[in-house]
Amino acid sequence: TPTPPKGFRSGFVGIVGRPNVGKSTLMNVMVGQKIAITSPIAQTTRNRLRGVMTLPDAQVIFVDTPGIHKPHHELGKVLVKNARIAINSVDVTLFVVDGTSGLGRGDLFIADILKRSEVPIVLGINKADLQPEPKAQMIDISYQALADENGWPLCKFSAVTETGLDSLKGQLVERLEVGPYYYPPDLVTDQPERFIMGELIREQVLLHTREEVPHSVAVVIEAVEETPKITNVLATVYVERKSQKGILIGKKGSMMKAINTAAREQMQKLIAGKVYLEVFVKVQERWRQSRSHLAELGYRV
Ligand code: GDP
Ligand code: K
Ligand code: MG
Repeated sequence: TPTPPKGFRSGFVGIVGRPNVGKSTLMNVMVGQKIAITSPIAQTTRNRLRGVMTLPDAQVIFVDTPGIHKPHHELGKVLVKNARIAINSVDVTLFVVDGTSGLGRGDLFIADILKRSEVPIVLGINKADLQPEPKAQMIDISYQALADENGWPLCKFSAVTETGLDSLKGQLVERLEVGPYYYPPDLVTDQPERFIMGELIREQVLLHTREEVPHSVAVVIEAVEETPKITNVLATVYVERKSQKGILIGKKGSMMKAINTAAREQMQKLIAGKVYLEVFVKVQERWRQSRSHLAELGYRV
């Protein structure tokens, strides 16, 4: 990595908040590439994922986290534990809230955890583009009160329309110390391409299925073979029950075909080349309850 210019700042920014406030969407837009999957479903993000944003005068490493909520099973506990670790192992915490509604109990639960941390905090209101008039002002006031009470700076932005992001960047960089390039300037994530490929399949499962199927899915990329013309990807999707396997495959394979086509398109964008994707569906009972199986599937337990 190059020697940074004089006064260059760098460090780690943890993104925390309730599920669905737009943490992953924000990280993607900050680093300029889709490295984290997003969906309207809570618990879309399961791993701590780093996204690197390199500016002329700073390098910010974002740590995306699963939304903080009350855990119901072993996977849930692992997710919340990882979010807590993220809060305490960063230089700045960006606490993201949803601007379409005012401060709620879920936010206060997280605010209580953050108050006890030593790390500087920036409060960010996302989804500015969706704020309902004339309620917007009341909503902002509820967050302003939380910010004032704790001495946190407040920013408002939209990860989708990309408004207000420069000011957010400024607020974050200002709180970082002078430091080195932690990653090469052209790198956007520490995750291997394989991991993102698996996530892109899981994203399509989330978007195509409903109710109990989404949370019961884990994806493993078994093989990636690059040839001059095409990249062949072999994947296994694990579900917990036979019935879920049936749903995922669909009538005459129609559901799997739709998931495959959409995931393949996303992968082609990721690697900027042609992809052939083959996906198998397997039943692995109660994988979310088993710590050893969670570890096998790549979760940090
Ligand atoms: P996370 O659970 O906090 O990581 O949230 P996601 O990034 O997965 O986003 C949840 C949903 O909110 C997705 O459907 C996003 O497209 C949507 N979303 C995120 N940010 C914005 C935003 O600024 N404006 C709008 N309109 N939608 C957003
Ligand atoms: K989500
Ligand atoms: Mg997320």
